[in-house]
Amino acid sequence: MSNPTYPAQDVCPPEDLPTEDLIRVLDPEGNLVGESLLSDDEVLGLHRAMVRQRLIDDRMLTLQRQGRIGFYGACTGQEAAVFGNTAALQPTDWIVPALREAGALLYRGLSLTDYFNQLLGNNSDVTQGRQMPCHPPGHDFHYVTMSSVIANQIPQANGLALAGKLKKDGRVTMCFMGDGATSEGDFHVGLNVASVQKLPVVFVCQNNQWSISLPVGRQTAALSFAAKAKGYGMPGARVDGNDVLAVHKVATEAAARARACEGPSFIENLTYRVGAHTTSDDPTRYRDEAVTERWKGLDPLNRTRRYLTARGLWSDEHEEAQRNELDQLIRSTWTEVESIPHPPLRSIFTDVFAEMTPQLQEQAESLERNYELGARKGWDRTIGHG
Ligand SMILES: Cc1ncc(C[n+]2csc(CCOP(=O)(O)OP(=O)(O)O)c2C)c(N)n1
Ligand SMILES: [Mg+2]
Repeated sequence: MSNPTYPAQDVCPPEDLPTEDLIRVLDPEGNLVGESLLSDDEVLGLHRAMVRQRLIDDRMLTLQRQGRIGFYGACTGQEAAVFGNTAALQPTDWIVPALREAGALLYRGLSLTDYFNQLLGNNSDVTQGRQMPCHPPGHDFHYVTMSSVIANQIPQANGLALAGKLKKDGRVTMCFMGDGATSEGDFHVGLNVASVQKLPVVFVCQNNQWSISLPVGRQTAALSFAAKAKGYGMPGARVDGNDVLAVHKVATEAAARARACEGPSFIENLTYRVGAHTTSDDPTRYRDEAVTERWKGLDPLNRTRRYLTARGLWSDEHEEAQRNELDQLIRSTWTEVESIPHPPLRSIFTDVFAEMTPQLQEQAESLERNYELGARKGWDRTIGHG
């Protein structure tokens, strides 16, 4: 009995991974090899969303290195897997993001201003700086605030999907997770419950082949995450996660299945984390960046661009003009929000009860004393996160 497993080197250059069961609509050169469900205008819109996300991520990484934001986690190289899935949903379907899907919220209409306010935790941020940067809330957009706790998205998504099923509201819940989430108990319990109860949920695993420094070959011995779906009695699909047309198509079919009360589906988007885990990480300490370079050759933005160019819809001039326009927008929005002050320190205590308790009063005074002392001594008061 043969049972193929990940090769010994733990992560592979793209050409070493099997592609027989990999669903593609575009090949890596951007040629159409399958059926697309998207109009030209829709692909142009997705390309724009992906480019904007790339530019935001690049800019935020620079600002973090300059000490102007405390923390950032980028989705670089995974844009097709974020936007292709989001575009397959109705605006009132729920999204439960994992770590790299904040772009889904921007796609649904969160303004750049509000996104940046949250990154800065300033006075205009609805969470008043009490949530980690990169974790914007999005209730109005049917987007659940990102939780950094791995795999807890799965039971949360099941809860939303069960509520939708009981209310017969026709909504689908899309639940994102990383490859790392598949080793958690919540994954096994959650997929089982969703399938047994026929919940209207679409599970999307962003297999970027790394969980911080743990390569996928040490996460699982199985070559395919999608194959796991069979054991839970739901359809599984292994999709080229750098092909936005394929990501969109498979997610559209899974969402239709959920909406028709036929139960959950599991989708693996095969992609690669070409950057660091977050700004707190340095991947050169644990991985061979020559492999990363090979994956960069499969950049999802380039694939869409080649497809659009071959259809006569795009050119280098279009690309440059769009990048300049978006870059200007990002920079000017940032300039507007960067000078907004932070919430008063005391608000951490005054926001808890209608009236401050004596204990909170004491803690507030102690913090303020120490904060002023630290400021006089020039202590670094920025906070870093994993
Ligand atoms: C339950 C739990 N364990 C450990 C961590 C620490 N942690 C944060 S991100 C991460 C890796 C996540 O990898 P993956 O799920 O593949 O997502 P990716 O970062 O690759 O998008 C870990 C282990 C956590 N946040 N929650
Ligand atoms: Mg991962």
